[in-house]
Amino acid sequence: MRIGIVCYPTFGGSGVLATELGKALAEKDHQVHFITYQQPVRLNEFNANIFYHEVRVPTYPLFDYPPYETALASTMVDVIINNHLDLLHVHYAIPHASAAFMAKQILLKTGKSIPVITTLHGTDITLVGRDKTYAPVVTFSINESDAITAVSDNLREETFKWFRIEKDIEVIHNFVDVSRFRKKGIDAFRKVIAPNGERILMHASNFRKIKRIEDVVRIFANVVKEVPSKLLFVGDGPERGAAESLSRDLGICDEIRFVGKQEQIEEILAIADLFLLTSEYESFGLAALEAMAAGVPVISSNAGGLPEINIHGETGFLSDVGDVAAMSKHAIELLSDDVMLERFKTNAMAQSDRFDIHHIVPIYEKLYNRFL
Ligand code: GMT
Repeated sequence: MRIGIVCYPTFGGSGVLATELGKALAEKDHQVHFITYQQPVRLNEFNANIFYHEVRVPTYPLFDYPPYETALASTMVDVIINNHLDLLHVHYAIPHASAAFMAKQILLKTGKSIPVITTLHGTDITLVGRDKTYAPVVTFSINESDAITAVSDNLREETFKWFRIEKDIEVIHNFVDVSRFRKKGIDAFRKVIAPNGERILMHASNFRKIKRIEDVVRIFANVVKEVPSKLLFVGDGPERGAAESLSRDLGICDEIRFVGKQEQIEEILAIADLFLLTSEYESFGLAALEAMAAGVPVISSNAGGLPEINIHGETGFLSDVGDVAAMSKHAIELLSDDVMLERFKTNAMAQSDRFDIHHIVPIYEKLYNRFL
């Protein structure tokens, strides 16, 4: 099959998932064409079946806002025609689904029909998409997609709740390549971070408000009083400053490291003991699944799709959003008990196996085949 994949190329979960899907499809001998404005961060290896088409948005003095969606739709048309694509799979509705609709209409005029599959990822529905600035276009373009998928049962429900959707939405859970995350931690690396054998806690995200990273700092402040430990913040984003100044106020900044955006997340997870995800909402929580694949239990909020992956009392613990006290209690309990921690690590790995790439990618292929 010749498949076009449209996504955000950044560290966000939807871009990561789309890139991993493209790479897996290429391994299975499909030809995959990424269409986006920048090389996706996880597209870091050569594969003869992978092509990358950059969307260029020329600037012009008249434009305060360069028209990305128009450039994207035009690039889609060009790539589909010149590479004889069979299908277009767009990740994150805004503006990919509406650009795909436009491309599809243009191609219909030339006698070519291209099926469009839209995968909804989260904030395209629950935060940004719901905003009335975007909602009519989002609703229309989702309904015009030939197939719609959502990354969790929760996101499917949320979509039906907030939009007038006239078609079914299929749930295809996010996945992880577990083999990539089954790494032994590098001792020297662990020693640099935790020289006295402290426990290592970790959070990874794009540090947006929705992630509530100040809760992560507060939980850690409680944990470090009871259990010698260090906290690693992986990623970057708008809330970093607030988290840093809170850690200074709480007198724990020497125990915390902000390591920035990292491509080799599996190397860091390999030395972590506990992953914290305190989000206000997560449609799925791919970062938590990657942690579990690396054998790292998860302390998370119970928002959105998180209960679909993190099993309370088995792979980690779930608490209400903002319940720092409960999350701290669970973290301390787990980190103070070697036997319990080991059991949770094993459970986390077993749970991640259910979402292994080898189970999920064939579901996408089956979906594609319906349209060919
Ligand atoms: O919130 C992010 O980290 C980015 C965002 C995205 O679309 O890039 O993530 C959403 O999609 C991920 C992949 O499907 C999900 O794992 C995240 O839970 C979801 N984020 C939210 O719903 C807030």
